[in-house]
This record gives sequence, structure tokens and C-alpha cells, in this order.
Amino acid sequence: MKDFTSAYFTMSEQDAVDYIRTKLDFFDKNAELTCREIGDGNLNYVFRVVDEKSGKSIIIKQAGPVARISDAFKLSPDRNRIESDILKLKGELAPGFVPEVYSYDPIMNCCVMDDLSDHEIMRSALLKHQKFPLFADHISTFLANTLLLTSDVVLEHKDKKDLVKQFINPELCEISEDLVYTEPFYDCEQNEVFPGTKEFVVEEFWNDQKLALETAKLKFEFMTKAQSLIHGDLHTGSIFIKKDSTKIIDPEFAFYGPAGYDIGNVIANLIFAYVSSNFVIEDQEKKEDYLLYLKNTISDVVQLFTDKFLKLWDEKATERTAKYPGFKEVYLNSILEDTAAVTGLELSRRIIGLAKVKDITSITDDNDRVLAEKICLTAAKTFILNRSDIRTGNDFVKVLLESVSAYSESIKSN
Ligand code: SR1
Ligand code: MG
Repeated sequence: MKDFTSAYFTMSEQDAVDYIRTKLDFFDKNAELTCREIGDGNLNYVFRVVDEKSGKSIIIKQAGPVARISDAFKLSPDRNRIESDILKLKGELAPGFVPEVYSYDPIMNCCVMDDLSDHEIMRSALLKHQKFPLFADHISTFLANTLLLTSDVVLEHKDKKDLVKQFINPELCEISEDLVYTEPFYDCEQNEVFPGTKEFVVEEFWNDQKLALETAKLKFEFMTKAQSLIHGDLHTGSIFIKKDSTKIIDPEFAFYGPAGYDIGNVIANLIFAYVSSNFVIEDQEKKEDYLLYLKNTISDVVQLFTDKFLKLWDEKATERTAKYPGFKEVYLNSILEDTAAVTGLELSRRIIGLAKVKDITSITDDNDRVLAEKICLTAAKTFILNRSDIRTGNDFVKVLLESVSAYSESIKSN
């Protein structure tokens, strides 16, 4: 058995079994442990250890010194500390919405947590056109609690600044600064544009100086607006779901940033599911029903967040000036403006940039994929450029529907 106490190494499946036996009193002595590495994200290794006798299981998540997706991304494995601390903190702020973390190991850069295999990754479930009627309620509670309760509105300001210090996350922030805010908006070598979409991207994105200027403003907001302790990568691949439960995972990109970043990521990834379903579901009635569900979910996320945020503000605000009449509406407006902008940025970067989403890459017909990408990019531009006019759930849905309508003739004739 290898030594887990002196120096880091990337674990094999057998190492993960030995690790759990040595480090944690979780399984019986006579447990028959097996392990599979099940990670499918861009950065880390995820080991699922199961006792074949009892069916009990647990997850070990290990961060390596480089990203799984490419050795070019050298990353501090300290992200694993950030992830376990954030999960614990967010579990206190929004009970029931994150997995329980049992241990964190700063030598092996891994943490041990609940196995959520009775849930499914939300992106995969949406790709199978499953519905989760409680999702909007769950995610809006998670967002309102975690974003407001970590802000200066509620926290004593020195305590908040301690958290800013504790969760400074320069390397992972740099990935988002590059991949989300910079590379999609110029002809960067690292971009991966689908050939049929290239001409559109050149004309509508890389040659658009107005758009470039707006993304510069937004990038500087991301780097300087220490508003809330955000998850930092809240796409549907960071959500485990089943009918009656929603669990948020993978907060390794967390830091103090603009609150709208998390909400915008959720909305953009629901839009990917919508656009994908529009092309992939063949049965017309089923398609209409599923699109209606997604449309309502997008709108509900925004509206429920708004209602819960304002209510929580009244209950929890401690900062004197935050209670001045009109201020909470001003503050919320700015979050919703950031939400619209980030919706547009996330839509752009997943189409133009390096890190794709399966919703779009799994569209097998090339013409359909190009149309789907153009719809997402058209919506993206509107979200970024018109962000100061987008405030309600209906406003978000309207941008999506208008972008789909702009291609309805091409879709019919395809
Ligand atoms: C190099 S990491 C690429 C992307 O994967 C993560 O999930 C984040 O979304 C990041 O931007
Ligand atoms: Mg992730």
C-alpha cells in the first residue's frame, strides 16, 4: 500500500480503495470494496468506492496539478480546499442543497463526500428530456441564500473581508477571465468554432467593436466586484438532481465576485437545453410540452430568485444604509443586469470557446447544429448589449424566443 501521508500523487482506483480503508472509518472491516473513476469534468478525478456486500458507497474527489482536459492548464490543487470549505459553508447557508463533506486532505489534495448516485447530473437528465418541477424553487433558494447571506448587506464587513481572503482563487479566476470574458470575443487560437458557424462568429462577434467594449466592462466587473461568495461555475453539469432533490457540486471556482454570475450560468445552461430540445425532439406535441416546461423554468428561476432575495433582505439585512428605502431594488437591479450579461457570456463561450456543452455538441445534423449555435449566439449578443433592459423572467424568455424566431424560416426549410 502506498504512503498517503508524505507527498502528493495522483491516485489509481486501487489507491482510492486503500485510501478510504486507511483514512476513514466509513466501511465495515469486512467490506468488499471496489472502485471506479467516474469523473467526466474538465479538471479533476472522481473515485466512487462501493462496498459490494452492503451497497454502501462514497466519493473521493482528487485535484491534480494540471487540468484533466489539457496539461496546458496548470492549477493549484488548493482548489480542493476551496471546494470542501465552500461545500461546508454553503451547506450551512442553504441546508440540504450540497453534499456532505466527511474529510479534506491537504497532502493528497482530495476530499471525501456523499455519493449522490441516486441523483443524476442535470445536464444528462435534461438531454433525456426529463422534467424537474421543483428545480426552480430549489435553485432560487440556494441562490438567494448563498448570494445574499455572504454579502456586505448581511455580514459584518470585517467578517466578509476575512472570507474574501480565505477564498481568493487566482488561478481558477484566471481560467474564467480568459475562457469566459476574453477568448470568445477575438480570434484566439484556443477557440474551437464549428466550421459552419465560423463566418457568423467572425462577422457578429470578432468584428464587433461595440460588443468588445461591453465585454471589457464586464471583465473588469468580474475581477473587481467582490459582492458575494459565488459558486463560480454553476452550469447544469455542476448540479445533481432527482425529482425531489437538488444538490450543487463542484464549487472549486468559488470566490468573491458578482452575484449575477451564478444566476446567469444557470439561465444560460437552461437555454442550451431549450435550444437542443428544439432540434432533437421529433414528436411535435412532446417537443412543445418540453419547451414550455423549460421556458417556465427559466422564467421561474428569475422570478423566484427576485421574490426570495427581497424577502430575505427584509429579514436579514444588518448594514444601516442597506435599509434606506429604494436601495434593495437598486442592488437587485444591478444583480439582474449582471445576470443578463453573464447569460450572454456563458452562451458565447460554450459555442465559440474551448469548453463545450453536450446539449449542442450532441446535435448530430450539421445544419441543425449551426442553426442551434446561431440561435444561442444571437441571444447571447442581446443579453450582453441590452442587459440594462432585462429584468424579469419574461424578459429573459423573450430574448430566447425572439432569437429562435429569427431562424424559424431556416429551421422549416432545413
Ligand atoms: C480548463 S477548464 C474549462 C472549464 O471547465 C470548468 O467546468 C469551467 O467551466 C471551465 O471554464
Ligand atoms: Mg466542474
